Amino acid sequence: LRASTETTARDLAERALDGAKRALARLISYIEDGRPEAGEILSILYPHTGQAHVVGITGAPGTGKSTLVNEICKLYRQGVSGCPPLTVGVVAVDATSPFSGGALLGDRLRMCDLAGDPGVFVRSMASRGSLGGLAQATANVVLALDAAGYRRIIVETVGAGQVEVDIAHTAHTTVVVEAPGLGDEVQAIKAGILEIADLFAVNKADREGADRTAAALEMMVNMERPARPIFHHGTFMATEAAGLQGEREGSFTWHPPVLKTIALSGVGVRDLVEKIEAHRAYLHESGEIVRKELMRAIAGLENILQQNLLRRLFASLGGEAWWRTVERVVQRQADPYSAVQELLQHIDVYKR
Ligand SMILES: Nc1nc2c(ncn2[C@@H]2O[C@H](COP(=O)(O)OP(=O)(O)OP(=O)(O)O)[C@@H](O)[C@H]2O)c(=O)[nH]1
Ligand SMILES: [Mg+2]
Repeated sequence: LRASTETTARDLAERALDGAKRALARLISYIEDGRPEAGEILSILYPHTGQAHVVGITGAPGTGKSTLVNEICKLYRQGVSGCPPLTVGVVAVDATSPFSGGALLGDRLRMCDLAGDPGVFVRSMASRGSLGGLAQATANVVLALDAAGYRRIIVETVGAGQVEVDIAHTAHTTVVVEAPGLGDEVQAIKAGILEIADLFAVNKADREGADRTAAALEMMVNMERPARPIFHHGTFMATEAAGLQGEREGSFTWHPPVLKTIALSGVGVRDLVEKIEAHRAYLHESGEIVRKELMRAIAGLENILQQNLLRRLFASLGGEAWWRTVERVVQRQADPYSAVQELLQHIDVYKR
């Protein structure tokens, strides 16, 4: 029975491209699980990508990110700041807990008023395997949603670690969510997440201390990070692709705005969405989008290259030789650098 009903990767990808949500959901599972079909699926999908604007929403646990995402979705579905209603894909990434069933279920419940909307697709992802793997899997899921035609893709990540920074590199616009009462120190300072923030949302503005948090962030944005360096396009890019007008080159800067929101009642969220759209317009008008796309492509290629080279090395090396090398390094018979030079001799770069 299984063989006769088994759908090929191509069927699945084509149905997802046609907008079938169940096909898309299955396809994403294939990608998440790293099934052998994943490569073929991604090859089919890739030519259909490049239309979506990817928004990262990151911040400490419990700051109200999911509630905010829910409200942002609703506004996109209604149409905001001169945009017609847009389809939205949501990816909730939980890198913090390997046992996140409960938290993810909570996310699903909170986002349930969007579940019946055919123009919204919500997906939760839990940490499996290595962290680099999670960022890559998330990038692939974003790619699938992009190919399936979702015009805005929101990626929610919890925390402020390396995973968030990695995932932010796959987003076009990153919103860092803060909340009052997390201690006087703003979370972003410690985490070094400041560099990746295009926008700050001080959520729970109905609570005491929101003004103080907003003021602290404003000060930080103004003092420690003046206007972001302007992107001067290099030799590699086509100016038409960036929508860049030569004479206006160099006249664009982006200063991360700090906005207060009350996600629970939707206060300030329209302004937030309008700022996200303003950032999107800025990226395209300044040509910065080209650099972003370049960085995304490089990150993806490097990651896949690394995985492939390692897999090939181990395949041609065999476990025994590997452990002999490890043993020699432990015994100080070889230093790690020379050992790697020897190991590299085993990679046959031409073989599949
Ligand atoms: N007072 C107040 N509470 C809020 C606001 N926004 C969200 N909350 C509440 O804060 C709690 C956490 O909200 P979530 O949206 O789950 O926060 P989160 O950042 O997604 O949480 P994690 O994904 O677990 O990190 C919930 O009880 C929300 O109802 C707000 O603007 N004001
Ligand atoms: Mg959440």
